[in-house]
Amino acid sequence: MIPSSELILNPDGSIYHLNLMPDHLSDTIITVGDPARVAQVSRHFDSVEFETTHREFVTHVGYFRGKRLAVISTGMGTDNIDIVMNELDALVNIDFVSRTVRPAEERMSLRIIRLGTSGSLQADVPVGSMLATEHAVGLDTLMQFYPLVETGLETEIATELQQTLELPFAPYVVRGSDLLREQLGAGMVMGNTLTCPGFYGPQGRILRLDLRQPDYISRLQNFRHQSAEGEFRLTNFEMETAGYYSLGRLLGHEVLSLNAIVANRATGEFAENAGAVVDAMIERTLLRLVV
Ligand code: R1P
Ligand code: URA
Repeated sequence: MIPSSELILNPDGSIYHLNLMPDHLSDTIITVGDPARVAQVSRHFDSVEFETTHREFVTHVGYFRGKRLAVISTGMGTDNIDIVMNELDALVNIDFVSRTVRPAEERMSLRIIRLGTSGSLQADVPVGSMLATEHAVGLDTLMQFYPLVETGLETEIATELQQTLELPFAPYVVRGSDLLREQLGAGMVMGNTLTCPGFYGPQGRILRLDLRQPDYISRLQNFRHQSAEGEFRLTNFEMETAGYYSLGRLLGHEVLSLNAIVANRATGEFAENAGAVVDAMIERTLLRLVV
């Protein structure tokens, strides 16, 4: 039995941060960072049957062309993704009455699709493009606390990147769901996303503070790993994807991160209409979910 200090339920029986009950969820969940983006997604729904808000976690549950979908905002950073992934998993795979984990044969695998904004690292991934993440690379510390198992290739990339960046710890590298990427990311740029524990220094942005490594961005842009699977390079920066991909692997959920490229760090551009790029990605994803 999981104690009430670990599996925390609100007085109405909903889970602590997300404020959701098990029957609120659908098997397919769209997640976004910005709470305002939830309505940008749900305005396309035929109907919204449930809404709740708690802190940065806004949820709308409804139907798009007859398909039940939940859209949830996460706020920024992998610390929030730790909360979102653990609580979504608890909603489907833990019995809240007996406070026990459901037997393996009753456990559910969710489909979780992140629709986020991102900055490109490479000149040939322009502002306005949509990128589907193949590998996520975490520069944050979330996986210092979980027993993530990486493949040989993932470990090689992590080790080389640690050397390239002269980091005191190894980044973690996780390949996401090939199935979801092929289904929902067709025609998009396929990329490898660097998940950073910050928007400024960790993404090499200089306003008033210098970086420890003045050539940090060019080290990332020029990083290459050759393997039988081809050449690996880093394509874009954001702040959540590696948390999703690693916790998705650990908990048994299918996860995909789709990124609207709103900044390009090689050319110095920012999208003139970032909202339109995000809208196009939302519409394309919703339509692909119902074919
Ligand atoms: C930074 O501006 C935020 O934008 C990106 C980053 O991952 C970070 O959360 O994603 P969202 O637009 O989904 O929030
Ligand atoms: N989100 C990020 O984290 N970085 C960018 O450059 C743009 C959006």
